[in-house]
Amino acid sequence: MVTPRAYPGTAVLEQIQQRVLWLATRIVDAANHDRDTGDGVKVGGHQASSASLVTAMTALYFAHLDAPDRVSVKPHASPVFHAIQYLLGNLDRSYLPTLRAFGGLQSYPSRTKDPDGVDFSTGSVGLGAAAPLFAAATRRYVNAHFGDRPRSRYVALVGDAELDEGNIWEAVADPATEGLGDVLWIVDVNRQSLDRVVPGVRIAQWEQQFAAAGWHVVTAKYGRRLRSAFGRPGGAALRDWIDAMPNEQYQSLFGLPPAQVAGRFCDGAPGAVTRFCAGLPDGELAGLVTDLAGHDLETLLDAFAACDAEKDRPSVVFAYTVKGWGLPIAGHPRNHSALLTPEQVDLLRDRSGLTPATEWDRLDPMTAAGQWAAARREHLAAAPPAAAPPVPVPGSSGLRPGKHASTQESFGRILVQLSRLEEVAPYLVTAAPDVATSTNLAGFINRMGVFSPRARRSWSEDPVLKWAEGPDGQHIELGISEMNLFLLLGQLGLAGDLSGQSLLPVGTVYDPFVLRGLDAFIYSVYSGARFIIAGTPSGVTLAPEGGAHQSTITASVGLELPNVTFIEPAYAAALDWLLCGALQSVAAANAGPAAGAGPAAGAAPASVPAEAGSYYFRLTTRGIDQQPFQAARDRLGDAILRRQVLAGAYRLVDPPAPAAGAPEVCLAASGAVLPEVLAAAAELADEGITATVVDVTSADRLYRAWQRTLRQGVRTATAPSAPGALRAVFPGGNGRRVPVVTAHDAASHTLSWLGSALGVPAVSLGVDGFGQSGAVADLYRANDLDSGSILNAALAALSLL
Ligand SMILES: Cc1ncc(C[n+]2csc(CCOP(=O)(O)OP(=O)(O)O)c2C)c(N)n1
Ligand SMILES: [Mg+2]
Repeated sequence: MVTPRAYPGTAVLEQIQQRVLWLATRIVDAANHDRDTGDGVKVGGHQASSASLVTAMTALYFAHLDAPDRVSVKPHASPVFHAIQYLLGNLDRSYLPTLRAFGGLQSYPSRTKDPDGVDFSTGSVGLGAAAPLFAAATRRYVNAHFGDRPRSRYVALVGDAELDEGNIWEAVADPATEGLGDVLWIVDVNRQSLDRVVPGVRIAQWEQQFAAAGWHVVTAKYGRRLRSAFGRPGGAALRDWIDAMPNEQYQSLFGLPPAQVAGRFCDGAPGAVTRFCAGLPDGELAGLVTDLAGHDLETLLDAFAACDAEKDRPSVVFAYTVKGWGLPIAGHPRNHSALLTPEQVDLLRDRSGLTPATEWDRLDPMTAAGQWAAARREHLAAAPPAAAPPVPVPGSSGLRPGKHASTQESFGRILVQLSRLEEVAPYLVTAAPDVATSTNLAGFINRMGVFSPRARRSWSEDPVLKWAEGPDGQHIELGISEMNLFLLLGQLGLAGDLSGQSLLPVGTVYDPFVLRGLDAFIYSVYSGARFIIAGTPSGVTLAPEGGAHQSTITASVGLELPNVTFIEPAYAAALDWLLCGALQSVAAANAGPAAGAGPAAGAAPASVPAEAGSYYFRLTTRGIDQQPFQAARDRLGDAILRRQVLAGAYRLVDPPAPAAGAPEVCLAASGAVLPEVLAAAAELADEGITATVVDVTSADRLYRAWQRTLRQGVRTATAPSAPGALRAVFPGGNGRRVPVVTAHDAASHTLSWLGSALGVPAVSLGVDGFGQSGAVADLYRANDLDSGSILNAALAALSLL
């Protein structure tokens, strides 16, 4: 381990940071001035936001971090990260002029798209700060269950205005993130956001909020020159004046010519301060009053070391910095997206001791700085993640559904079944934001317990729910924060990568509140995490609960989210196959590429569609008769039915094709409304209309199959054919055009594309307004999801033929 002083003197680090500043600035400059994009759209990039973190990041990477440490870099400092990786030899020179180019360096650090080992993606401010907290919580879980891993410190470099984001405080306040001594947040206190100067009172308030949440708070405000000035006569008054001065006034000093600084600084100051300033040599005041600790390497390294000593609570350093430090745009109120002019870049190059011929060079290996960079490269080289075979999840949990079941209750029972399998159980970990029992996780929790770093005595004598808390527990209970749920699932889903132990994470949330955590959901899957989320209960089927708890657009969100497969089964046995299939896919992916030893390693069983990403199950508490599924099973046999269920659709009712010209319709539906659809099919049959009922188990997989064939056609300029999943299941063909009615307890739009896919008229029924309280029958009637309306929709569809 590197001790804080194990670097070859501040002068060497200062040389390195000047080169980091140069490269970060030039990377943005090249993106904007060296490349012709041909479209006139501004490229952008953030030279000022980058500059304010140059010192802190130089200190981290060139003196503080060890190989197992993980760092989250605030979005707008990505050029600094890439400059450092380049100097460490982890990024090829050819990438340097490619910021924001297609296939080049990403605008904001990306785990999945950048080439140089980003630990945490960032971009949506606030999320990148919180992610390392949940990564540390994940490591604590992994250590408790699988043995201690080499210590990692989890560092987040956070913009000060990021602290406006509510998710930050949700993460800080959650009991699941308490006591994480390996966490260090470094707040880049440049007192500027995108639009304005941040009022000073906010910073004081934030510090108190961290302290109240049990964090260790360090304020790194003054550089060494200022601190020594405070010790001189009049110094105490100087300090009080700087502390009392509004940030707006302080910030306005940066852009002034040195001769005007004293006048502005002393405007309103007490006599002692004016006298102190008058005693300084000309021009010295400007450098002195802007000497902030966030640009003082030694002060920062001392602060980091003090945080390391805190083993039982997270730390935060408020590092006072200058936005645009070292650049002509320093401190300017509108510098957020300001770019240096080519002339200013030339001056900076000169000042950095470089020429156009050497400007992209690494540090000269013959210099102390170059040698130190090489030593740090070696020190930070990470061992490749350990190979592990995927967890052998079976294709079915062995669930035996009763005659009547809801998907939510079956989901809970499937997890209990899986928790009995000793080769699967250790890897399962569930999480919920205070809705574990109301989403049917109680059975799993009773068997596996609730995770807590220390055993806690239980005072409950409830026979239904045993809430045993201790380090063996496999359910992580969160406060009511869906943001935290998705951030935690994201980090549990990356545990193979970040903690050397892959897991099978399963979360539950009331379906409408998926939207409450949506940005974190997107963040986690975009970061490459793999997990399972069950949104339950869903839709207006949650009838008496009313509109605030009923979800309508979540199915569309699930279908459209990249790297997420949306699944909405109606029957328990189908859910069992689909959930086990999803877990198999997560297990295979989470085992990672390093597991490529055997043929099975890193690949899902052939029966599972090859999918990158996570799974979203939309479930319901409505119990329905399971017999129709059993009938389909008897008719098709397990092998075919399972394949179709996994592919996204199967025929629940399969009447013989009618005589030529006789009316025929297809009723396609997902989830809780299938009983109404079956009733409508029976009524249609009574009227002499043949109705095939298709249960759409995954609109997402069907849609993707359709799109794949279409896009294939587009890219190869050939006529696309109907994809197998549609051809095999939906009636039609042989000259028969069979119109389709879709029914879904979700926005009608979610399934409406089936008409286009099948090339037939479609009438789509669903919930296109906000919900309200009532009985299921009331709400289905109000939304045209009752059997009579479905029948009428079939007649309407036939009339459109
Ligand atoms: C969720 C979200 N909202 C808005 C933005 C747009 N945005 C990018 S940076 C920024 C201001 C950030 O200020 P700060 O965190 O202080 O960063 P710095 O001063 O270092 O640039 C804003 C509003 C964003 N990236 N993410
Ligand atoms: Mg800021």
